[in-house]
Amino acid sequence: MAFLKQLSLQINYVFKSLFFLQYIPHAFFYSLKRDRLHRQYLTDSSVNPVTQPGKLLQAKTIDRGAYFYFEQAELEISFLTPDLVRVNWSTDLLPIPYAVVDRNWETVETTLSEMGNDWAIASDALSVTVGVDGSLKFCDRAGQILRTELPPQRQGEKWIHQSQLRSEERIYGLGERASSLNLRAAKDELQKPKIYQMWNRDPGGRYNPGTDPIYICIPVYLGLHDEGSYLIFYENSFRAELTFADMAIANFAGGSLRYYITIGEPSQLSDRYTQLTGRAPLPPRWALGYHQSRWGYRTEANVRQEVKAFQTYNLPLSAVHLDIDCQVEHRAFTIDPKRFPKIDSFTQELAETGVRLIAINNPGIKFSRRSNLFLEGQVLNGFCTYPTGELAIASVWAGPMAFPDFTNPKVRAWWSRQYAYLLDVGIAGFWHDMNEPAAFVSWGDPSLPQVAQHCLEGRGGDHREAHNVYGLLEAQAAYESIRQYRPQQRPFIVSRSGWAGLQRYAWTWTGDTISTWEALRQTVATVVGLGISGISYSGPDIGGFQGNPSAELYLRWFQMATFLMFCRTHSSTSVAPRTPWTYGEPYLSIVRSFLQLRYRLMPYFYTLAWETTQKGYPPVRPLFWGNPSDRSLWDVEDAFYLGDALLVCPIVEEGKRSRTLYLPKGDWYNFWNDSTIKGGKTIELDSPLEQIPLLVKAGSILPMEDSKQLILHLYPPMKKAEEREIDSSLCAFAPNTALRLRLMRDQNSYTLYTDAGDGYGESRCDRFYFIQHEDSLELVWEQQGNYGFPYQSVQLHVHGVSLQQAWVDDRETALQGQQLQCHLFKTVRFRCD
Ligand code: NBV
Repeated sequence: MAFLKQLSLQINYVFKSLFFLQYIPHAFFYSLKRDRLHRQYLTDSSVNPVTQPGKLLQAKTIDRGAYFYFEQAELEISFLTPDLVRVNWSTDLLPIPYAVVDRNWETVETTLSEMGNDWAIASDALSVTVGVDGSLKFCDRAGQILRTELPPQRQGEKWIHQSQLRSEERIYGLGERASSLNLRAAKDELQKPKIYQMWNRDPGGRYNPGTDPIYICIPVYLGLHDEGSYLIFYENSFRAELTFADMAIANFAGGSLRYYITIGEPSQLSDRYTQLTGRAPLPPRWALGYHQSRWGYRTEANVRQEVKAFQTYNLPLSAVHLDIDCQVEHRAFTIDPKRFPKIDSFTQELAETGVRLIAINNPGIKFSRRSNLFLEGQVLNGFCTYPTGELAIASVWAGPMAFPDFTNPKVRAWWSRQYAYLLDVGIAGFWHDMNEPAAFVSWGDPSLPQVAQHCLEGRGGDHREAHNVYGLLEAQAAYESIRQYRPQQRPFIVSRSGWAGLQRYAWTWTGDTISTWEALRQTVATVVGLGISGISYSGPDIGGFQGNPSAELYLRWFQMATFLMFCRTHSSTSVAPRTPWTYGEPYLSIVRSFLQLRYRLMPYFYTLAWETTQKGYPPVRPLFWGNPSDRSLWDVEDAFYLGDALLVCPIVEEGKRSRTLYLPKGDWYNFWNDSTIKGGKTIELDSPLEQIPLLVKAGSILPMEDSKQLILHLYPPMKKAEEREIDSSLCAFAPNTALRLRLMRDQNSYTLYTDAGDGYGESRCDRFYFIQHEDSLELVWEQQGNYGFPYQSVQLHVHGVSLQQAWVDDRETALQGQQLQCHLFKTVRFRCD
């Protein structure tokens, strides 16, 4: 049997490989042409002399900051908030604001002062010292130097920007990276500091840890050292290279040297960066459930059968993704009516069982006069061209393709209209693939030539500037389309490529990872790095895209992805079908229990999604998030926080049944058995096949749901005796509940967000506060918002202390062990041991 299965896989593989052969001739000639165009039109900046700003001559105050005149440059420093500055070195080419959102920043008071040959411009939170040679120093209120920059260098169109790194300094971000979480730690094959490329790239069907670049490059990074942390975002979409050795060196091929710097703790940095580039809107609640996908669901019957199996195996499911094999000859915006004959009733049938259909779309348009889309795009003058004016044509799945120029607003509007009929037939969301944009090549860069021409909002420019924003602008067009054509429902878009600001429109997945243990480990750093770069929603193909994971690898991958915002199994057409039941028992039952846990945790996930809309915090966070001064946490890249309450420790090695972790300071509960653990040290945690270590921070309230019941898991703080005395004395001095509440509310509180789960209607926030007394525990509930409380009952489940008696709004109520059943209340008091 196993032999036959193996044989059929081999045959399938050979068949699929033969299919790829058809693209070879075009890919070959396209690669030749691209190189020829580069030789003909690309100029080499390095033949130009390097210039620096020269001597600082004069400074003057301007609204929000100051202007500095150098011998050979001008510099504008503007404070958008007291802790966020925009630095703009004189340039002829201002960036098009694709990344930054238009907002009215409040006025900021600044003072300009002369200090010998230098000048300083400061708010009450941040000061920037401008050296006589154009070097810049960024200091916090206490005068700590957070970042020191050298004078920028210009060479032809190129910018070279350097800053000194402290020896202990760590660097995180740069969008989506298959690298170490601390980007500074990675080395190339020659053991030299790795050079990170800023050029979105399809690594071609598979990638390994270490591959660079991949699909989403964002010139944003967070620097963390002993004096504090800062974040820098370069508003420059040109091709660039960044390295982090003794210096951080950013080398941009063109564009302007305009960047933003903000200082503060990591959470403040995320808040500010997403104020600047926008925050992820609330997704529909179903999107936080489980998604099943495969390159290989060719027919309605295939999908129906898969969905049925989820029911049979009692596995929750929220969405199925249709890959390019649902299309007519792989063409954009098509679903083959022969193979999906009743798509509108089919989407309805699935929706009744709570399952949504997501359709893939690639940006290329079949280069053929028999394609209406091609003709329309041509009439619009809406495709990218070569400098000769001829259409830029490269092969992708449907053969030779023309590429819509999303930097043209008319093209975005035209593209937006194409989603309408798929929305009409009930497609719930869209999956944007190949939008780096990817092209089939025989060698070299698998994309459009750098000299391809773009509209760039009418100002004109080439692919060197437009490439990295291509996927972002496609996502914008799709998002606006869904908002317009289906205004009552929230958009759901997953985009493989993107740039700064992608979070405003789309989620992402980590692309074509190989199915190895190393790739599983890599996923954690990649997802956390994306979060630091503003992208709140991401997740991997569970089990990896390319390859056949062992049962154990699939399971461990699943257990980890249970706690990521995007949870989807997906795999390549050339590998064995992969579902939660593929590996039989005991794997199926374990996967089921994790899936069920994810769905029970839905109020927690959904509240994190809401928190992202308010503060821009990534739901999946690095371990240094709340303790940035603890150096031991700076390099942890195989564990993550999901929100503030949960610490997830995936198992990323074969056969491992326990693992170590440097646990952040504080007190923790083991989620699985309620045992308590002290942080601030390295610990060993059990991880039988059925579990991965999951820790709950003491003081947390973890909301779960079970049909119509809300279950609040209370994990009381483990206080030292002296602290408890302080608490009770606070209560004695302030017996009045309102005052007591004010004193306690910031300590252990949780806000639960609820609404209808989709649309733009009413919402509510339920705030819960713990108050801990000597021998009792009080839980206070404050309600806000007009959306009705959606649960029929509430269960309180107290961990860590033994309950003796309970009072709901002063009425004694029976306990069931550690649990209490109730409904809406103001205060619940527990007497505990
Ligand atoms: O559309 C096919 C695949 C898709 O399944 C995968 O998720 C994408 O990342 N797609 C890439 C194109 C082909 C890859 C070889």
